[in-house]
Amino acid sequence: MFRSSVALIVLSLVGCGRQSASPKAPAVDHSSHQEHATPPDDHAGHQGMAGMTGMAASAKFVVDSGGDDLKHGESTTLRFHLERDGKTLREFVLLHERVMHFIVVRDALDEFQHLHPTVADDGLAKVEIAFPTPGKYWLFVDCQAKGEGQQTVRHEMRVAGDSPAVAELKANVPVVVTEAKTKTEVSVQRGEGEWLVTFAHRDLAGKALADLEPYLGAMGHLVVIGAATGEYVHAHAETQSAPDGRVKFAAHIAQPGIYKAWGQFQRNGRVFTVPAVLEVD
Ligand SMILES: [Cu+2]
Repeated sequence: MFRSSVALIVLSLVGCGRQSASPKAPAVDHSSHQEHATPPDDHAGHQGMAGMTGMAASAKFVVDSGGDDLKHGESTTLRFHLERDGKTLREFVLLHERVMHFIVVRDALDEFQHLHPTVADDGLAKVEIAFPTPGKYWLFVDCQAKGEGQQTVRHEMRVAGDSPAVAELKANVPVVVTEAKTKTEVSVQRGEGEWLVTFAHRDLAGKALADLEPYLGAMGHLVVIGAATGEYVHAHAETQSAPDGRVKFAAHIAQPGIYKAWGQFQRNGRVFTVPAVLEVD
């Protein structure tokens, strides 16, 4: 069901910025839509690569230890590094306050984790990770090695055992997702060459939230992954504040289909994740 060749092509593109949106818009979008988070020069640099197939192939993900005999429900220390042309990438520019953002999903898109590995001076990265259920997992590392553009490096891992059956994903937006302390209405709208995904947060009594806090340098982070294609998009909130509890993202989704989306936000020092399923055409 998953066409890995498509995903690999998609992931070899690195894109940035709204202006790059087009039918050939880059599918990997760890761009910032906030002015402060990515220096303008840097931003401009990515524009040049956007949409150019074959440019900016992502680095290679190499597992050093902790990747074998994975058992579900047990935590493992995964050690890995990123390599280009046989050389370990050692230095990374901070992106949204971290050297690496590490997204882990099961291929059925029913599991989602957003972790932050540490990276030593020699480029060796380390992350503590637990896989809740057996099955195939996709790992996505968003980073920017010094001297390179932002990139998403992808890797797959298998956790032994019978994968639990999961119902086929069906689009459910607009939808209200109730968390422990919030009710969030998720909606999606077609923009110009992009999809606008809005999360309107309220408290359980229905009052718009006025106390969202920045999470890793943005009012929200959005990860969107294609159910059939594995296409991966990471976008950041359009605005620096959200006094009315509404957080909007522009996601450059290249291929039609069903996508699982996870919005992440912070309130009272606690990060919460709001899932939804979108269909784009
Ligand atoms: Cu992150």
